[in-house]
Amino acid sequence: MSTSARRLRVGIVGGGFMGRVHGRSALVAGAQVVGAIGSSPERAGAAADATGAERGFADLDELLAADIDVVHVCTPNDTHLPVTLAALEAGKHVVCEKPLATSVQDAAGLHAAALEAERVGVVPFVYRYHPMVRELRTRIAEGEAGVITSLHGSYLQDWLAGEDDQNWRVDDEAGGPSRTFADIGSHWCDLTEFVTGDRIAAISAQLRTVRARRGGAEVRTEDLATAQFRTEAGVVGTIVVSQVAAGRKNRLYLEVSGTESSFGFDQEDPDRLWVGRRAASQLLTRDPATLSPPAARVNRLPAGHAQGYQDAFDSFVADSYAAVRGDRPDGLPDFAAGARSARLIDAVLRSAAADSAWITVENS
Ligand code: SOE
Repeated sequence: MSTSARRLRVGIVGGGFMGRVHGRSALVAGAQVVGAIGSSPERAGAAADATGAERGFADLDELLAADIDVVHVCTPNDTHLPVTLAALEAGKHVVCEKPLATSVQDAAGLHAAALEAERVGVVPFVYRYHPMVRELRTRIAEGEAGVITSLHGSYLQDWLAGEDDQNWRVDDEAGGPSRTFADIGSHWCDLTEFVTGDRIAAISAQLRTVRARRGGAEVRTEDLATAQFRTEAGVVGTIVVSQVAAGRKNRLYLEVSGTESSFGFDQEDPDRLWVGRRAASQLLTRDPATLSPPAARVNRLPAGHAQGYQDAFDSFVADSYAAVRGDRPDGLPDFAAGARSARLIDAVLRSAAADSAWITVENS
């Protein structure tokens, strides 16, 4: 039976926090979560429990041999390349966690491989799926900002603030050469380019590792990054990203300043959008009665019923499965977005290594 007619069958690689989130969204989208694998055959049962899968599989070969349409890759970053390539070669569609790969070459290679295999490849830049983000994007496209003058904001977390806080992302082998910028700066840049339709053309960055040793081991990835940039349209901007900012949990904030209107979006308060004007600024709420059609398309609940991270993820996965069935949903972040993100991460690393020199971002 073709994928357009039958209930999609999916497999999940990885049973950590992200595997759990993907599993829930897959079930909400009506898929059958056929199986999951963990970091070892012994972890198969735990991975199945975490993701809501029907059963655990011992390893990737066994999972890929099963009758599944889509593979969700939710493992440490250094495994994204081999797991995704194997899944594409086995004819599966792939939802791969970000960063898509740990180098520009590998991310571009995965994008090319998905195109060649004629499979859907998507990356969960899920903040695109907050209705108020779509509202912001629509209003900018309609010219409500006037001339966009600057783009600024931050993405702050504190879960790695302690000197012994550990995670595989800290390790440059498992996580890749950039940690904080690749993990969360990537989201901020994707969101900014998504809502403005403009792209970062050049960037000057600095990195700082505050916790130079964790658990006795040397740390080679950054705890925080700051950058200034300019876009193809000539807009200037700044960003601060940190995983050592006490009190901030997952606070992505983006402000778009314009001559007619400015906009502020806070991922921890995603049902609201600040619209600033010289007179009569407004705090818009996610009320389906007033949302623009693109925002209403990703809305999930009636007014007054708070929506959040998992809802955005649910909408992303629903769109990903629609793409597998042959649709082309607007704003779906595909492997091109993953490869684009890898170029930005690479530019940040190169700039920081060259004493914050301006680096032109390769915009293919
Ligand atoms: C951890 O920093 C993390 O889970 C990221 O990997 C996600 O992409 C982000 O959405 C929340 O924080």
